[in-house]
Amino acid sequence: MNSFEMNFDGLVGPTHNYAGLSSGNVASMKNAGENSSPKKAAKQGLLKAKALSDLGVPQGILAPHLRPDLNVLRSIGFSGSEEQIISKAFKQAPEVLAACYSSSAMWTANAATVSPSADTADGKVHFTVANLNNKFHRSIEHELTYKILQATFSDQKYFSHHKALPAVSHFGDEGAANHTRFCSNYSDKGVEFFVFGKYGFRADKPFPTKFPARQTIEASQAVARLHGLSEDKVVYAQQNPDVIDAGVFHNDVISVGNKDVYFYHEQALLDTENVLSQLQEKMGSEKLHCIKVPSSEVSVQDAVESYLFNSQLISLTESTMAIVVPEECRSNNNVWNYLQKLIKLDTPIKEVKVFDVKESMKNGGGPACLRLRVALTQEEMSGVNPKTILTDSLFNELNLWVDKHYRDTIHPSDLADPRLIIEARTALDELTSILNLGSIYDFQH
Ligand code: SUG
Repeated sequence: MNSFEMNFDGLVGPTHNYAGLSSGNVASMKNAGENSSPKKAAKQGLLKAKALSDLGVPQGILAPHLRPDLNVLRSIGFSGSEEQIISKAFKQAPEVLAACYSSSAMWTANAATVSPSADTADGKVHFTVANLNNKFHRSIEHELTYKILQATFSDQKYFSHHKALPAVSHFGDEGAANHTRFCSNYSDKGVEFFVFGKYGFRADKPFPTKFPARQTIEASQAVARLHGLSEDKVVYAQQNPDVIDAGVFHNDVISVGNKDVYFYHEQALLDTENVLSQLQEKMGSEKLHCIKVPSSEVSVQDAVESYLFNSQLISLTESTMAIVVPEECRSNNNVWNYLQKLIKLDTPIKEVKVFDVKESMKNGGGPACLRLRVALTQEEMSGVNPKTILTDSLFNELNLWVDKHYRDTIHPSDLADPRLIIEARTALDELTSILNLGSIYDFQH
């Protein structure tokens, strides 16, 4: 069976703003209160997706959420007309209103964990939508994300969708940002690698003390069970609590994998040697190329500032890959020097491709955060909603749609403006026709 990897990028929503909502995420805290540009953000994301699709990585698009989330505001006691709800929330609880306005669903690496059909007991592609319960503004994403995933991966013959895990910190789940799959070919049964930040039920185990660990081992194990993965093809590893405390809030900020390559910072994990030998053992006769980036060349701080590891490793040919990095890697000397050296080493990574995704980076979301990877067979691809697949014509249509509906700038004070939700609703209503999603938004019922 011929399988390949697709990337589904989150389309940045019309209310993208900087509200400093994610403690432990250095960029989000640092840029709180700045002006954002939803229009630029959406276009930067689309350009990256289009460039990857032109490089031969098929690309899909996942729709944004409507914000602010009025249902959440109503559930916490704001009442009256839409305008009154927004105005009261802005006066009485501006931080809560900002959280309800976040476009954070754009980081689709946190939308779900995905297991391809080659790995699962029933031979379907499994999705477990992430509960994201560590941050309030992200915990309100999973219900609509579930509907969007169902409307995108719509054929039940091929796809199985699981609801979010219990919404408590014991089962904190951040989706594919803490999950990688190794294989030599996408059609092979892969080794699924789950990285967690803490044990939800074991206070005697190590955990970070300054910033939160968002993912628990119990959540990762639950996902593996739901997806019907074989134990001999799963490895769990704990993230080094010290790097979480240094701003590595997801594992994809400190390591990334593709096919038979694992590119990681030497301080990323606890008990690294043991983890790597488990991975190699479960890979069987296929060799895993482990590329360790030493702290002496790239510090954890360099990694957090540049997002070197929030890169996408994409297969260019059977045996070569490119590393897709954000512009910030070019402005960090240590990182840029390292990358120049990397492509000359004896590893499959042979090219560096640089993208400007600054609007997302300022909230702590690099190229890899913006995409959800889904390995599919040709047959399964026929079950994906065809309107969500990025073609030249969809790219042009979405750019025109952004030009028509998105603001150039949003300042935190603009969140009081009742016209913003009207603009967002109009845009998303039109988008559901463009992407043929059906009535996924509440306002469409
Ligand atoms: O969850 N930032 C996101 C960034 C997610 C990045 N995703 C991955 N690493 N896969 C987060 O911390 C900031 C929003 C704000 O501050 O306005 C935010 O939610």
